[in-house]
Order: sequence, then C-alpha cells, then structure tokens
Amino acid sequence: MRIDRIDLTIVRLPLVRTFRTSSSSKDDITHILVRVEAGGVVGWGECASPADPYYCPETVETCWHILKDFLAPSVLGREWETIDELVALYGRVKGNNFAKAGLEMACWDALGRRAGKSLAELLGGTRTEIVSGVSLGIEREVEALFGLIDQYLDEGYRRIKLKIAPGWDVAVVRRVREQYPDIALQVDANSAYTLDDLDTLKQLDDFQLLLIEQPLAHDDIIDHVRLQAALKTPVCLDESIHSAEDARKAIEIGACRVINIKVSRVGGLREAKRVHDVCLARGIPVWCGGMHEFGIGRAANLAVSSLPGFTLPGDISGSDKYYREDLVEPPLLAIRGSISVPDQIGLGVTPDEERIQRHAQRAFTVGG
Ligand code: OSB
Ligand code: MG
Repeated sequence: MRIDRIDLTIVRLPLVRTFRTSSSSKDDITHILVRVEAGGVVGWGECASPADPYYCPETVETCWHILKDFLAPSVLGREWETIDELVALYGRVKGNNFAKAGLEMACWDALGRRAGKSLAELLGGTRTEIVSGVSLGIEREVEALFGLIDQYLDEGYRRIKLKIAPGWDVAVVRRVREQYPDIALQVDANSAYTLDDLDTLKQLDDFQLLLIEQPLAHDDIIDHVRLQAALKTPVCLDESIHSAEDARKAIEIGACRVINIKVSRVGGLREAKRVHDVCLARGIPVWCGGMHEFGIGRAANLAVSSLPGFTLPGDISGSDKYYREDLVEPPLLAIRGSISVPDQIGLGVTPDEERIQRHAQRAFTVGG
C-alpha cells in the first residue's frame, strides 16, 4: 500500500456559538485535513489540534510543521500493509500526537476503502448507535446555560457536560442541578485547579455528577490520586493521558475511575483502541472526547466509540451543534440523542472538495 501523494489543507470553519473553557475562547475552528493517495484509493484524515497551545502543547502550526517536514516525508513512497507497519515508518518522531493522528486516520480510511470495510469493522467495534452528549462552554450568566440545556434536552441529547473554572463552579453546578434534578450531568475543569482547591472540589460531591474531568494539572497523575481518594465523584482524566501506558499507570495508582479517550490526543485510532483495551481489562469505563471535529474526525470518533468499553455517553454531538455547514456527506447528526456509526467503507463519509476549497487557508502537497 504505497503512499504516492499527500495533500495537507488548513481549513477554518466559523462556530455557530463562541466556545469558552477555563483555558481558551474560540469563535472558529481551524484543523488540518490530510488526504493520502495509497494503493489506488484515497483516504482522508483530520488533525484536530487547537490553533492555540492552551489545551495541549500542539497547535495548528506545530502540526503543519511536523506533518509537512517529518511525517509526510517519512511515509511517502514507502510500502506498508498494516497500521503497525505504517506507524513504524514515523516511529522516530516523539510526541506530536495530534499531527500523527491526522496522518494515521487518512491511512485507516484508505485501508478500509481498499478492504471494502468500514472503520468500525476494522477496529472490531460492535455498537451501531452512539449515545450522544453535549459539552457546554462557560457563559456570562447561568440563565444562558439554562437556555442551552433546554435546547439540547429538547433535541434529545442524553448527557450534559459543563465547563467549570474557578468562579464558575459550585454555585453554577448547584443552580443547574436544582433546575434539572434528574439529568445525566458532568463537569470539565480543563486543569484549572490544584490541591489547594480541595474544599471547592469536594463540594461538587453534592450534585450526583457522573464524573469530574481533568480537575488538576494537564501533566499530573500523582495529585489526582490524592484528589480521587478525597472525592466520592469519579475523577476522569483527559489531558493527562497520551497513551495506553499512561492509562495503565493512572489506573494502577488510582488517579481516576474513568478515562476520556480522544483519538488525536493519543496519536491515532490504533492507540485509542489500545487505551480502550487497557481500560476494559481493568473495568474502567471510557467515553469518546471531542475536539470540535469536522465531519472527518467526527466519523472517526463514531467508529472508535463502537468498541464495547465505550459505555458512557461521549462528547460526540451532531456537527450542527458547532457548524452551520460541515465538510462531509452525509452529515453526522444526532437523532433522539444518538448518532449512527457510519457503515459505509472507510470513514463512511465523503468530504466535499468544493466546500473544503471554499474554507481553505493554506495547502501543501508532497509527491504526486
Ligand atoms: O476538554 O474536552 C475538552 C473542546 C476543545 C478542547 C478540549 C475539550 C473540548 C470539549 C468539546 O469539551 C468537545 C466537543 O464537543 O468536541
Ligand atoms: Mg476535557
């Protein structure tokens, strides 16, 4: 399966609503699309790195540099038959998981298209419908949050996640819980707290939350052990987990009881499945996190979510929650709170090249 050509395109889409977390605020999303020609087929991938280094160290520009100057040259013209062989071709590159995930996804898509199998089939997924939750950013007023929660509950979404930060935490969660006593509710701090905030974090135990996501530092698992021991609510790690080995260690020391798996944060679908396997073997439930993916990355998230250990609702909402017009057909939409796993070959969606060109910021081709 020789890779003959790789096209990289930076694409920007406006968000339908500003998204604010403890670490950043966004009005649009810029991701890199990776198109590969290999083995007589075309595969597409999405590099979902944020534009700024406020969630993780990577940015669109670091991914561009790593893809263009290291990953693409490492695989161009080379033969591979399995994803293990593909990943070995760029095995010398340390870190840079978001960049790797974009290229690897395109190769999974090509592999599936050539084999006539869907990505979910290739991964060994069993589920066909994914229960969908929404992630809500920080707002100016709790009332704005109520409006959004009403809207998404009306649309059928089955779980609400609230972003929290110092000053937008216990009082907000209390009001939401009072207003909606029975909804499945969880919070995400994006690493905004330290153990000095233990008293605040303990108060969150009063609200029957499904979990508290990444309360402490992005690179910590040790302090999370102390926090988890002090809380009844399960701690869920996001930013801290970059590999199946990270997951194993965090679980073994008791840093969390749940893990959020993001395909891009762990460097691709192969490692995402490995994280899943580590968690499943240890009885740790997982769910699929999101990075505001366009349709290509969203389709990959759905495929990985079909694995049996994804027992909690994910952050995979319909793309219409974020984008007026997505880049793929058919659009990925939630119906009565769940989204179908694409069953067509490869990622199971077709990128619309005209729309991609219309929103493109920069392009680069190697080979061809
Ligand atoms: O921490 O889960 C996060 C978006 C960008 C960066 C980090 C996160 C998020 C989300 C949105 O919570 C998830 C989504 O709907 O894609
Ligand atoms: Mg998170």
